[in-house]
Amino acid sequence: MKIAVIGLGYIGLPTAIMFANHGQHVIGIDLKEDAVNMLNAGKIHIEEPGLQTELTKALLSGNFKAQLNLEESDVFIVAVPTPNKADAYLSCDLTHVVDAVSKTIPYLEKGNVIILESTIAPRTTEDVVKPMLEEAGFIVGQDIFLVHCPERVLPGKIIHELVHNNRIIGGLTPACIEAGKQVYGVFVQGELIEASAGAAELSKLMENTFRDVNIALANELAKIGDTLGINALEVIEMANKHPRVNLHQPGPGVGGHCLAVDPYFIVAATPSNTPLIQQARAINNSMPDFIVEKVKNFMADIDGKKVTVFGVTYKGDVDDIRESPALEIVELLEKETAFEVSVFDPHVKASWIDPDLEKAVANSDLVCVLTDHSEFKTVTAEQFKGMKQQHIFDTKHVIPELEKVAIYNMGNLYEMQKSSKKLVPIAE
Ligand code: SAJ
Repeated sequence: MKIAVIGLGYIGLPTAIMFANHGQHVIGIDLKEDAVNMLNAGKIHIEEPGLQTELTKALLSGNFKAQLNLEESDVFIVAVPTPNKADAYLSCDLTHVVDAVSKTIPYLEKGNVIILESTIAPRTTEDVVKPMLEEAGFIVGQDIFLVHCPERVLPGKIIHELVHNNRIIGGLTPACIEAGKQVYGVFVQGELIEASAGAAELSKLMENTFRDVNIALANELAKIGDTLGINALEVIEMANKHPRVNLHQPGPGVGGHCLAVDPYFIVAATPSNTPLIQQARAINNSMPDFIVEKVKNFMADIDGKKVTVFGVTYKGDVDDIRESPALEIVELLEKETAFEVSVFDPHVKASWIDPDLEKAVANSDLVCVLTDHSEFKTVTAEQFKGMKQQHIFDTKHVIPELEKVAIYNMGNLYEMQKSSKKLVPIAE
């Protein structure tokens, strides 16, 4: 099979390489010349464990090549970004998807398969993409097979999950589903779940919405615990011992290109039916402000001048800062306070990030941990000796106990309120 993968990002690149390493002839298409050159020179342009080794293997086998322009193929896989539009409900911006599908049209031949992997608003496959192919003179399900197969892999574990996760094959007709199954059957060991394109689209969106709503509940619990003086993290640990309860973890907010984006695609499709989803988004979006408020009050109490942020990526052990609440917090601290702000993140290289932990915390009054990188789990008291005052606000609950360092987290937030706010017994 000859497979063209359009979009060599976090999903397209691992997918392309995976097909190549399972004996398929793959061309990877990307608009970015730098990325294409880097890949052909043997270097990955994103951070993902195991991906570099897989690329080296794919290039050595001669099965993978990156290029700027499309050419004839048997299968076209669209894995381009679908951000939010800047409209009232932040609907799904299909510009890149429509552009990618348009580019396949001159190369399409009867029998070809088009697979949409990008996350898309419900009904896009049927209402937007199918008409494009029909206009070009093809009968979908007969001449061309159109399928939506949403990716469901977790950044940081992509290589393993691509192979082992179940895969939804959402076809417009039974023949489309069959064609999709043949493609993914090449390497997927999980179940190939047959679905309509619409159900596939909505399932993908609801999976991330489920997580977003649950994280909002955990964040709400952290605020409840803060006000009532009850440790929310203890509550979560305990409640989760119930066989049917799985409370998620509170934190500085929800980031990334999935959870903070996808729920809006459902909201925009049917605003009046989605009050819960909208409220969950609002709660998660409120977290950066909430954290900054806590930091401000605490710094006022301890007469602090310098804050050091640990971790700016949207989650641990990745280099991805898209939609990162940590970034928003850094910006708020810089804009709204007079504190000196330093940033340490071992996964991100930038002029405003200090690559050295000790230097970043030197003379600091508070370290604010916003990402759960593995490196933070093994820090030692020694590394914080250069701080002016040894306080850590660990919003991700990853820092181990450290001698002489006061640690606050999303469970004991109320302990940070030394003078600014005292708990008042309910009865009063
Ligand atoms: N987070 C919390 N509390 C939690 C769990 C996560 O605050 O209990 C935060 C993280 O810190 C991060 C955000 O949520 O800011 C999202 O992280 P994540 O690890 O939950 O998800 P993503 O965005 O990396 O990947 C998700 C996955 N979806 C689900 O687990 C339902 C992945 O399987 C999808 O493929 C991916 O979205 C996607 O591309 O849609």
